[in-house]
Amino acid sequence: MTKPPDFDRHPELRPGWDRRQFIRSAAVGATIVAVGGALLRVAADDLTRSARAEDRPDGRKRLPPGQRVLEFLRPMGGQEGDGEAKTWKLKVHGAVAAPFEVDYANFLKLPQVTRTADVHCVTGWSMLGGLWKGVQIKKLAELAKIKDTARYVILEAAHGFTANVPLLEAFADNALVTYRVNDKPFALQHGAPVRGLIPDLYFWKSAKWITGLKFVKNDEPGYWEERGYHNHADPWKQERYG
Ligand SMILES: Nc1nc2c(c(=O)[nH]1)N[C@H]1C(S)=C(S)[C@@H](COP(=O)(O)O)O[C@H]1N2
Ligand SMILES: [Mo]
Repeated sequence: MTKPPDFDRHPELRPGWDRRQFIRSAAVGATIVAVGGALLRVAADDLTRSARAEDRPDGRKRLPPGQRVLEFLRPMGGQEGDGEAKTWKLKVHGAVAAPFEVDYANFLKLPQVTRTADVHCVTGWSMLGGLWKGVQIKKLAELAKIKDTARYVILEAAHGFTANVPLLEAFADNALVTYRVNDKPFALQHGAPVRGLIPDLYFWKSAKWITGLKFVKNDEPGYWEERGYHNHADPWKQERYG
């Protein structure tokens, strides 16, 4: 390994050196990807390999086919909301007997849970083992007195973005309306102040900048579903495109 320069005398050499070390470490096991001009370190391949060897309690593989592990959520874009908790509201409506709207302060007074969840992006990365905090979608449905006729929930978000989810996946124990991951609030690009989380479907169903949950009897394909992505989006069946 090359000897580092004398950084006390030449501090301006530090960034270039760090960058070279970073690229070198990538060459010996980790992978790097360029995203919007920045270099992101992709978890060492052995993280992906060990995840491939694991099974979930429900018998499925920990890592769905065609995925590799990233250590952080990669920002995937989308039309941002204003990110403000002060003005944020969630509307729970549709096929329910007691529709309601709740602001951020009152949302925090609803029963909170913290759940582990893996997320899987259709572009091929997964982030495993995040600790997500929020309110379960099944709890919000119960509070709104969901009707027997409801079969799907439409996650509604800023600027008209929607995602349709069957109640089977939406009522999973770790399907949430969430405002913290690993004890941190979401950055604006990740959906601040509050986003949806549907862990067992591809991550595009997890609407960022969420504004509402609409329970419906008949399915309503959402933003990405209308643009060629699969209507259901099960990562273990590789339901990527429609
Ligand atoms: N409101 C909204 N939510 C969205 C999207 C979007 O465009 N708008 N994109 C989805 C897609 S395609 C993905 S992969 C995830 C990415 O979340 P991240 O940027 O936090 O990684 O958000 C999903 N939620
Ligand atoms: Mo995506």
